Amino acid sequence: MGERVALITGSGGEMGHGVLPRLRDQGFRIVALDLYDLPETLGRYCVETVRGDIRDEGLMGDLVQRFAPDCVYHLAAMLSAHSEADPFMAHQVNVDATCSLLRQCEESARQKGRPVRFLFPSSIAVYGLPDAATKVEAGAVEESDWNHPRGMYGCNKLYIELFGTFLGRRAGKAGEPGVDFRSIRFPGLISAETLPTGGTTDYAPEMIHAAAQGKPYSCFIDEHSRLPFMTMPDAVQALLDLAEAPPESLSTRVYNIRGFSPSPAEIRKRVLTHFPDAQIGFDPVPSRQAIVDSWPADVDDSRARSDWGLSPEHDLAAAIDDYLVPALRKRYDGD
Ligand code: NAD
Ligand code: AKB
Repeated sequence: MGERVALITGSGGEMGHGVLPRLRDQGFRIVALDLYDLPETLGRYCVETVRGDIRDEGLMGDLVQRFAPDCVYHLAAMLSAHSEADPFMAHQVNVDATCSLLRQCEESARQKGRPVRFLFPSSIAVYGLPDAATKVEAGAVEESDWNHPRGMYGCNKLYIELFGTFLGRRAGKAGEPGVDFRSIRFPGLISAETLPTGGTTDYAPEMIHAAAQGKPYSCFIDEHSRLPFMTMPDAVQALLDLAEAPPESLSTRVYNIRGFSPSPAEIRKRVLTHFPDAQIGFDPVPSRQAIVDSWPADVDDSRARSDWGLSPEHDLAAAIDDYLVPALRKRYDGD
């Protein structure tokens, strides 16, 4: 068997920075697409880099036909804050373009006679709790709980979870090769390499990066509001582990995962142990707080642990002490 081919959309984003080198290490030939030119540091892992829009059906169809990918990591998306600001555009990017890519992958699978593994990063945004009190009471939610998203981004992600799962099940029933759909509901992700844009959980990485640069930071979320988080290396490992899991080990096609579940005050406290002069204040923005109040304080990840061995390395202390602070000191101070 020759080298496997992976098509990665949104390859220049935060997750792409972690996924590309790891897939190349696994021997994949990588075809990468993003709205923006890929930095050379990532381009060198690829056999082809394309600057383009996933909404361009002709372009995407041509890539799928030419490269017949064995797997697709569909990372391109508009994240929550941007999606709430422009829900029609969010629907085009997060739903219409994704459905079209799923159809093209299904056609390719049938032509080649082998399934296309489709990795879809979903989000804790698919949950919709009615208010902050219910959120505290609910604690760690299971995959099937509270699937009533209040924001457009969550609606988009939930629909694709359902549609992708449907396509996979339909192919299985027909005994035909199709889309082998697999999805993770990621919590907020924190990377030392990149800073996020357009998300709701951005306050955590922004706070830590600001402290490392000696810049003051005002958190747009109440200091006691809890959300699940994870480091980017743990998130990338989880995605690669799910991608390689044998189909018979999967009891569902959509998995919760998490690393730790801190409040902003707890993140601040840990950051201050390394940067005691950091100026971190709180000035909650009601529209953003409303989104956080509707997302769960924590998620139950037991299915991912038992089905494919989820085992994140970092809790909050390890994330900050062992991963973020050393990398950020190097990045900002050249230590
Ligand atoms: P990101 O915003 O850093 O990266 C997304 C990339 O997609 C960007 O490089 C962007 O240029 C590209 N993109 C956006 N619209 C596009 C379009 N129309 N055509 C082509 N490319 C387009 O986000 P990320 O953190 O790398 O997220 C990757 C995936 O993980 C997304 O689907 C996101 O919803 C999901 N996710 C991320 C987080 C997180 O905290 N980062 C949490 C949960 C889920
Ligand atoms: C966002 O806040 O939009 C993302 C996510 C949790 O999906 N970080």
